[in-house]
Amino acid sequence: MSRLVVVSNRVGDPRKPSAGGLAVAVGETLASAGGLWFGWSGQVVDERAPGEGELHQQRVGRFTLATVDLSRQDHDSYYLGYSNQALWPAFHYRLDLADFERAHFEGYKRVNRMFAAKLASLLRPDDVIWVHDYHLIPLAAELRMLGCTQRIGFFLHIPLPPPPILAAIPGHEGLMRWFFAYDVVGVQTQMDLEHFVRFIKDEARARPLGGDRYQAYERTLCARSFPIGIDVEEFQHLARSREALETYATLKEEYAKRRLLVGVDRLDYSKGLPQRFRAFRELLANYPENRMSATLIQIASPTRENVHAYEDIRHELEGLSGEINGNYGELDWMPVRYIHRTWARRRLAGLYRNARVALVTPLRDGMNLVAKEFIAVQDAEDPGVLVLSRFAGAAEQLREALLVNPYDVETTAQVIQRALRMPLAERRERHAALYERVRREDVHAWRRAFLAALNGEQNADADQEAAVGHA
Ligand code: ADQ
Repeated sequence: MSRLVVVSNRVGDPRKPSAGGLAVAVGETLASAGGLWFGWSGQVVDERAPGEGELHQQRVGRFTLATVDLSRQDHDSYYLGYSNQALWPAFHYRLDLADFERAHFEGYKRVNRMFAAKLASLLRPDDVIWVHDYHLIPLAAELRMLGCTQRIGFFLHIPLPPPPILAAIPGHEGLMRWFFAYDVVGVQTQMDLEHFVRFIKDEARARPLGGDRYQAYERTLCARSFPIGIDVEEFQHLARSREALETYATLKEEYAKRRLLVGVDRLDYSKGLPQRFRAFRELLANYPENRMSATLIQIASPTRENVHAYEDIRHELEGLSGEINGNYGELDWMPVRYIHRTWARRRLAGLYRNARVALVTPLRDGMNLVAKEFIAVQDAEDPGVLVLSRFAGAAEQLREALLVNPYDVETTAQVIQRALRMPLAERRERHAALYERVRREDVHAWRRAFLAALNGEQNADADQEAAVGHA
């Protein structure tokens, strides 16, 4: 069997309980079959020259973690600059926030070249390489230039916007060439896939070969959607931990007479937090029965990637929560609990289980795993209700949630009211359908599907279509 090589900007130790997401997803395969995980060490070295980085290798059980430090200049241009101030906003449909500074773009290419050189020295001829996310789009092209012929796949965790938005990115032609250095390009949703296919057909004149295969620049790639899931058992296990049970018990006692709504996000403009607070304000204004009762706990963990946009949103949220609490709060009831800190995933599990309603209302999101985590730990006999933005990738799968347009604050408030008043039978029915899907389409199914595609195992449908296409 081929060795799996995973490449992501940040690497994690899958043995740690806080690992979460990707670490859990790839950790299982790496831990059982062995392999290599390569990425940035998280260290920034001030005295190092741009384009240079020291390689560290560490054995973790059966696999190897290989990491590289970044110079200050590389970190600022590749990571803070091009990745987080150009690609992140543009791919979240926010060209207004994107900064396409040339020097950042150069840093992005430089670091990808350096990563490719370090990684190439560790590769074996029959390795299978799985590259993650927008920080590393040029990596395969750089590896190919060094003569690497291994199968390389790419998975994009964030949304892929429609062609007119992609076309506004300076140098987008180069972006297309970079994609075609991969054998498989995976995105989160069918909609993202449609955008990608339209873009490569129009801009790169890609030729459909039938099924999900396309040809351009003398290369063939397979493009498909692979909606990421969670590790349901792992998260349910966390929900039974001491910390989760303590959080659950404390909240249950404190909010015995209230109805809890929760929001859990990284503090980022894509997550729609001000709109969510305004919808909650509308709820209290338009449905007075919720006063002295409905309480929104919003955990917004700090992110440092987008300093200015992040500062703005932080001030806006502080202002809104202060205003709502000032106007509606009583001595013994605070409508908004806004917590600007990272919570351990164990405590989150206890919080989700207490909530009557989860508000997952991003303006745009690749998938959103909070929605799935919430569903996974509900009490099936008395489950909470998921209010989900139609602009989260998760909305393609989680159709039984109450879907909202987060820009429409008034209607969102109406839907929240509906969620709070939903009869038990309907809550159970919706939860059962959602739970079934979150369970079936979990992170292991995601990983298996991607690796099958990367190993060239075609799915039956694609083969069928390909045969028809060539007839
Ligand atoms: P993120 O934008 O980080 O990820 P999301 O999927 O919502 O978003 O969360 C990932 C993990 O972070 C979840 O396990 C969640 O519990 C945790 N998390 C979020 N907020 C937290 C908080 N305040 N405190 C503690 N933990 C928190 C990107 C894309 C998403 C996509 C994922 C996976 O932006 O759209 O779903 O990758 O592909």
